[in-house]
Amino acid sequence: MAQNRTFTMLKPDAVANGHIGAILEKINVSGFRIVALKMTQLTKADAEAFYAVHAERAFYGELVDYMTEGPIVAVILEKENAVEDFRTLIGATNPAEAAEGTIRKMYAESISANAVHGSDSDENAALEAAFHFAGKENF
Ligand code: 3AN
Repeated sequence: MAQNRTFTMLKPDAVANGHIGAILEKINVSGFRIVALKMTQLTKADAEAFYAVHAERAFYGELVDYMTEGPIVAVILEKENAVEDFRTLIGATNPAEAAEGTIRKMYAESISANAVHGSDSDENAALEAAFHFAGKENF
C-alpha cells in the first residue's frame, strides 16, 4: 500500500505538561515516520485561520484562546493509511470517550485541551502541512 501523510500538532496542554517525548515515542512505535517537525507558537490570526472551519461553533473563541496560550509542536507524519490510522491512535475528541491506550486517553486534559490534533482527510492533511511548513522543511 502507498505511503501517505497526515499532519499533527502536539497542543499547548501536551507541551506544557511535558508530554512531547512520550507522545512522539508512541507515534514512532506505532509505525509513523516523522517527515518534518518544529516547535512554534500560533498567533491569534494563525489559530483563527487554522480552525476557520469551526468559526460558527460555540467553542471557537475558547479553541483559539487555548491554541495560542503556549507553544505547540507541528509534525508531518508518513505511513500507509496515515490519516485514518493516526485518528485511531489519538482516539475520540473527548478524552473521556477515548479508547484505552489512545494518545488522548493517556495525555489529554479535556475536550478542548485534548493533547493532539489529527487531520481528518488527505486533502486537509496537505493543506495543514502547507500552513505550517515551508517547502524546504517538508521533504
Ligand atoms: P478532532 O480534533 O477530533 O478532529 P474537531 O475537528 O471536531 O475534533 O474539533 C477540533 C478541535 O476543537 C478539537 N481538537 C478540540 O480541541 C476542539 N473542540 C471540539 N469540540 C469541542 C467542544 N465541544 N468543546 C470545546 N472544544 C472542542
